[in-house]
Amino acid sequence: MSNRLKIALQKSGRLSELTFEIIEKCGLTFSRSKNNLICSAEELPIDLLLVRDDDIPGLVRSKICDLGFVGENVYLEETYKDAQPEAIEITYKLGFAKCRLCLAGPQEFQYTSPSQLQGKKIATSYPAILNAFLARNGITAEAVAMNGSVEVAPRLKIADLICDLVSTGATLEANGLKIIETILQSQAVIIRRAENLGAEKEAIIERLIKRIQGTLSARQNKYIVMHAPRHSLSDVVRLIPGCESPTIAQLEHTPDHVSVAAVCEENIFWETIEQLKAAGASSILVLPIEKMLR
Ligand code: PRT
Ligand code: ZN
Repeated sequence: MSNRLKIALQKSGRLSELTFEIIEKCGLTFSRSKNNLICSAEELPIDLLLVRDDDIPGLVRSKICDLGFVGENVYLEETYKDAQPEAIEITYKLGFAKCRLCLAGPQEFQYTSPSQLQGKKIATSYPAILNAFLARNGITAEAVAMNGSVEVAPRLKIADLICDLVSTGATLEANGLKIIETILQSQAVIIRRAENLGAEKEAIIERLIKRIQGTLSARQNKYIVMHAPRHSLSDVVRLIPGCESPTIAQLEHTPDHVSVAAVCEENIFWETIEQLKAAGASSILVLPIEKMLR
């Protein structure tokens, strides 16, 4: 059997653009055309399989792929249906494509407790997660499985309520619906087979995840450089957001000023730059960080 690591990714959709960007920032280049289902990296023994997101947990479970990048919601739905749910596990949470799986109903529905779901028809693309929620709450209700456009179900009298993914809530609002309960918080995750995949593959996975961590933390961090008068240095340093220990260096021709440089673990807004300027800082530069390894 090939020792190349096989990774299942969504071919096109909400996860694909950022997933490819992260993989490429990890130093992997793939020769890929739109219709290619499999592409190979030159730098590490890694192959990508480009598929629909719903197929990803199954490809990992059936050992065709070793890793998969998928929404936690899709992973959980497949896990609930699986006879051996412990065979796949989440190995890394990617922190993007965040959304919630929610129960929603008409604006006039007065909801106070899950008991009001008793006997209702609930349209959803996630019947297994919904049924698990209903069972946990001792409710008997009917999950009506739909593959898309779940939000129109109450209007078409297909169901009383829906259970669907929400990010901004605009789709619910446009359809006269409101959230009545959040069942699951979801984000993009990396899943893998729980069993040991052998020393070679495990080493590649470890390297890849370290690089992904570095890429993701670089995206969230900024590098800030500025000049500051010595007498206001402590005020300036206090204003730098999420910074542990800045580098202070002497300036060649202005002994009463220093150069301050720091990695900030959060975004730097205009307000902060204006406050730094007011505290005496000048020549303030905020730079993106490309890669970061701690
Ligand atoms: O074709 P394929 O099967 O691969 O993709 P897909 O169409 O099934 O999935 P896709 O690409 O739409 O979503 C992939 C993953 O993105 C999901 O499984 C979630 O993990 C995640 N995600 C994040 C979302 C959303 N945000 C989201 N808003 N998936 C779907 N939505 C829907 C939502 O249900 C609503 O209908 O987008 C619409 C807009 O949402 P609002 O609340 O912003 O109006
Ligand atoms: Zn899908």
